Amino acid sequence: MAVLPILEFPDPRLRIRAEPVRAFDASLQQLVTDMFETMYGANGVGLAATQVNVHQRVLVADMSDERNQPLALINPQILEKDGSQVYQEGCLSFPGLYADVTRALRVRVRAQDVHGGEITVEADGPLAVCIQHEMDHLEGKVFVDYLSSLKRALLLKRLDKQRKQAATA
Ligand code: GNR
Ligand code: NI
Repeated sequence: MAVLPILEFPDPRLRIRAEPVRAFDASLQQLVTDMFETMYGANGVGLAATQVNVHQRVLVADMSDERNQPLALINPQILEKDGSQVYQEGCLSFPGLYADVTRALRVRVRAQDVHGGEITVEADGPLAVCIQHEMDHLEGKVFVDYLSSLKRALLLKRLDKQRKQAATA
């Protein structure tokens, strides 16, 4: 078990596109265990392998208040999506930064579990947001990519300022 370091923007490794998982072996199980530990340790609701510098198509999530509904998706693919919702998103790779993003309201996702078994997940609301956010990470995409360039510049400037203040505090 290990808490892994989380890459932070603007680390270029956040832009790497993840490769499909082929081996459902002990090292995959270890990765998933470590990702849950890292996500829970950081009080996150989701985590993509990309964020811990592993460029394989693996994501974990837990939207429950009790932190007892772990969901691990390997090689996830969106089969269907519909509707739209605006949700204020954050990201462990952008500590302290939040912005409204518009995404599908509902998604139907086909994925594999840690043992390679096929699973289908239907999600709406916040879980659907989280799954889409994590699947973006696997493509090298991050939530600020959805903002207008003006809004993105403003928020990233604020992030920079927070970091400088934290460094001199
Ligand atoms: O912990 C997280 N919270 C969150 C809040 C709103 C929308 C998406 C998220 S995901 C984020 C964890 C993270 O960065 N996952 O990639
Ligand atoms: Ni994120």
